[in-house]
Amino acid sequence: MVYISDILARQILDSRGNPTLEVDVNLSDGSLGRAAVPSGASTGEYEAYELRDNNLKFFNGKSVFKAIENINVEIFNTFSGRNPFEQRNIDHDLIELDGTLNKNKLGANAILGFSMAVARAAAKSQNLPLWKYIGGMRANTLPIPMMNIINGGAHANNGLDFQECMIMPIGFTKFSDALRSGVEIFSNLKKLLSKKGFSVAVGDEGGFAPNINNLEEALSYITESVENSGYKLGEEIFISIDAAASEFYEKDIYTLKGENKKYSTDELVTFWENICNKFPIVSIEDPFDENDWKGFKELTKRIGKKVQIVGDDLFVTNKKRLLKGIKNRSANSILIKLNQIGTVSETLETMELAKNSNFGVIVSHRSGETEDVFISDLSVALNAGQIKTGSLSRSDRTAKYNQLLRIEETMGDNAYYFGNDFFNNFNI
Ligand code: 2PG
Ligand code: MG
Repeated sequence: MVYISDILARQILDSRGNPTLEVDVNLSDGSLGRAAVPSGASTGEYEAYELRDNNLKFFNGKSVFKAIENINVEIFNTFSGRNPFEQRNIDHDLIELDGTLNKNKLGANAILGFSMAVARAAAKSQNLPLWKYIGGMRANTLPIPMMNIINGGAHANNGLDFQECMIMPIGFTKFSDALRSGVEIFSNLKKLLSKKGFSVAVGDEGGFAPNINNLEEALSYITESVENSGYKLGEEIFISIDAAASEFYEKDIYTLKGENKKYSTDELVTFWENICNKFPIVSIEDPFDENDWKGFKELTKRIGKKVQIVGDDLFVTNKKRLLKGIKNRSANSILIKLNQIGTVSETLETMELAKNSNFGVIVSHRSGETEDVFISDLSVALNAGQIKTGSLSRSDRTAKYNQLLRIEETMGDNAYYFGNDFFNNFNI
């Protein structure tokens, strides 16, 4: 029997230059699985716990040596000798070993790094690509990318209140063609912004962060660059937004500094309705605060038949929170981030629940990423249909797209692009 023969964690750097951890899992047959853990900036209050050393002498308190020690000692002692093909059991036992609700004893970063590396090692041992190991022969769908080309909120230091303005190339039949359109639009947006005298330096997720303070202005530049690239907005290219509204919510009020407005939940519902009438927006993530279930519910009721209302901080990839959303009809889609919940198995369960409930499923990166492309494989494995992995620059972002190009090539004629089906599936 093949078993886990060695486990080794080390500290590496993420795309912001912050420490994170990488785990090697070695199997008795010589297979190596390696995985690295990402990290968010606009983190939800209900996310699993990211263990950092908080020792200001090193790495501004951000080192993860304690989490690494938890892997190299406690996790090693418990899991060496185990069968790597029992992902579900291993993840279950990791949760038990930690013993807390939020994984704050071992750290969700420690637990996830090991969980992902086990999956990779097992795939290697079976000589399968990760997407095929996880998804089997049913995995055939290449996701629509949500490409974050204008940044604001906590990811930029401009005046834009909303975190991400994204394009979605839906009207294509192949992932690689869809990706090409994004690249062309991104480069035309660069030209347009420089012509207008804006900076074209890129932010954490590789998108531009021009010094503007108004959502309509941002969307009008996107509209113009789509047209300049020869594509049709509302037919081939659509718009998607991540408001990350928990970041500007306090005491029942949404304060939009850039827009110079203060909104109640009801007024913000109207704001979203209006902007969806002006632009072909098909997806809004976190349009309300993570505790404002009422806002999510009302907006879903009003526009949820034609627009994805996506819970990120709302659901934090947590099955219990998702169940509440399904029951209450708050939102109709979920953002999936492995490190919000902390194991591969829990992530898969949440994705399955969402799919079975007719929710839209978007696999997502974090703003602090590494070269690890696990999420590309994950999106294909479960036929999620959508992936959010930043803009068309910076290797930590393009690495994910490049992996999807490889997967598309490997699949050949069996590859199916979700753009063909996005609107058919929209019966939520
Ligand atoms: C988000 C993510 C990724 P962060 O809010 O969706 O774009 O940002 O990783 O900073 O939470
Ligand atoms: Mg988000």
